[in-house]
Parts: sequence; structure tokens; C-alpha cells
Amino acid sequence: MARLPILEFPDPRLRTKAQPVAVVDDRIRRLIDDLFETMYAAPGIGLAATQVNVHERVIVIDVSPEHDAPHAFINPTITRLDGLIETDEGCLSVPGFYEPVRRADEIRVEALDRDGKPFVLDAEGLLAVCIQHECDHLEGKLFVDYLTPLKRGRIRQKLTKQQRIRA
Ligand code: QAP
Ligand code: CO
Repeated sequence: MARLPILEFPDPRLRTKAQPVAVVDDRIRRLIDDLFETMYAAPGIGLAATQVNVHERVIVIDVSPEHDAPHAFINPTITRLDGLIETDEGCLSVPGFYEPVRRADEIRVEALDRDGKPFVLDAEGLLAVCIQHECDHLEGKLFVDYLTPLKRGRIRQKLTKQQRIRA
């Protein structure tokens, strides 16, 4: 297991569209383990492979306070969206910023599990929001894209300055 470095907004690599996983093999299972380790260490509730500069369709999520409800999704597809919920969202790739975003409150997601077996999950509330947020990453989309250009620009400027200080 390894902790992987996380790309930060406005890194253009976060805009990459991820490729479907063709074969669920040990390499993909190792990626999933590393994503979980990186997410739990952060700590975070969701992480997409895109955020660690791996452009394959894999996401991990655990919204439980006890870190005992891990979900891994390979090639996830959202097949139903219902209702509306507004959540203060953050992102490990946009550290220090939380803003309200409106999304569907109830979803159905179809994906492969770590054994390559298809499954269907109906989710609501924070889990549903987190699945939508992580699936967006696989399309190169970030939660800041839902904010006004003014808010997004301010966040970009603050993070760019911080990144210059750290470099
Ligand atoms: C996505 O985000 C999410 O700014 C997962 O300084 C978040 O795990 C979906 C984090 C909220 C719905 C609601 C963010 C950690 C973690 C930060 C995360 C930070 C440290 C974000
Ligand atoms: Co994110």
C-alpha cells in the first residue's frame, strides 16, 4: 500500500477524461488499495484516480465517521438521478475551500467491484452526492465548475499563490 500525491486545482491534469478499465486485475486492486490509503490519510470521504494522476475509471468512497464503509467503483455509471440536495462540498484537490453545490439526492450507480463483478447500488444523501462528485472527476470536472466564475477565480488565485509558496 502507498500514499499517493494528490493533484491540486488548477492543475490541468485534473481536466483529463479517464479511460474505462478493460480488465480488473491485481494492478487495479493495488490502485484501489492505494486510493483508500491516500483518502483515509488525508482524511477525506472520496477520491478519484484522476486526482492521483491515474486516468482510469476508478473511484473510492467512505462517508462513514468510523471508516468502516469502504466502497470501490470501477467504470461507474449513474443510471438514475432523483430529487435535489444542496451540500457544502470540498475536494482534496481544492484544499481549504467548501462551497454549497446542488445535486441529485437519490441516485442509482452501476459499476464493477474489485473482483470485476457488476453491481448496482442505490444511494441517497451524502453518499449519493459523493458518488456524483467523484464520477465528475473521471470526466475532468471539479465542484468549483458549479460555482460562479468570480468564486472559482478567487479560489484559483489563492491556491496558485499557496502552491508558489510551497514550491
Ligand atoms: C468529496 O472530498 C465531497 O478542503 C470528497 O482541507 C466532499 O474528501 C463530497 C478535504 C464533501 C461531498 C461533500 C477537503 C480534506 C476532503 C479539504 C473530500 C481539506 C482536507 C475532501
Ligand atoms: Co474531489
